[in-house]
Amino acid sequence: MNFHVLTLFPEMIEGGLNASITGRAMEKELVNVNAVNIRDYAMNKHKRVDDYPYGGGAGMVMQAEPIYLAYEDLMRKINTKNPRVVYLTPQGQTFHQNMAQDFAKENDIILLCGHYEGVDERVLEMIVTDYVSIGDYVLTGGELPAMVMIDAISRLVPGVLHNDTSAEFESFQEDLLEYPQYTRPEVFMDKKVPDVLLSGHHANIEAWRKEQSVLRTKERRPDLYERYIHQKIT
Ligand code: 6GU
Repeated sequence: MNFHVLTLFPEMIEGGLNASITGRAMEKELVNVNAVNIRDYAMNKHKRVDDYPYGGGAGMVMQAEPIYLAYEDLMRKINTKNPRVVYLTPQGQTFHQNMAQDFAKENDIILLCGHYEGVDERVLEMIVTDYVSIGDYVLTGGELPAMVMIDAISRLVPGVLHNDTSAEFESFQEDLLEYPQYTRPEVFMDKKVPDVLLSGHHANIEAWRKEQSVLRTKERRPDLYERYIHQKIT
């Protein structure tokens, strides 16, 4: 699975994903992250990539040309004919686990990171297939959202997680949050691990965990709980 990130800050993308599970996925070549510097496609001698907005207003707008040239060069290099091209923007659809699962089926994904006050609309109309936000707050650029997407999608790629089942029974799969986890020691500052987990009775453990998931979802995410209850009765 190849992620191609069009960005003005390639070092941010390269540095942000090298650790832990995503780093190991890249080492094992299950996942490849290709950060493309849009500035390398600025054809003017000052390597300028932004300019003032037509009509006036605050801030600068990223120009269409360097983004289009970077995209065109990338399309020459990859095998996928019609790859999904994601523009990271607070105006997009909110990223969700179901969306991550859908993207995990792709071979090449192009992620376009905006900065400043935005990107010239014309190049977006020409190349973008998906507009994605990671939530209702404003960030300075699309790099962190791109990394969020890469992390969430990568862990669904077979072989990235230790066992293939760990991505199956987890938060949001069934509109339920995960049950609480415990490890050694059995007693920590007078707080004991729940007895059932030490019982060795697998059916009881499974039932307890399900119950904890439901209780926790009702308490912490009443919105998800409503959906869970509804989908159970329908
Ligand atoms: Cl995708 N981009 C920016 N700049 N801010 C955001 C976002 C994306 N998602 C939430 N806030």
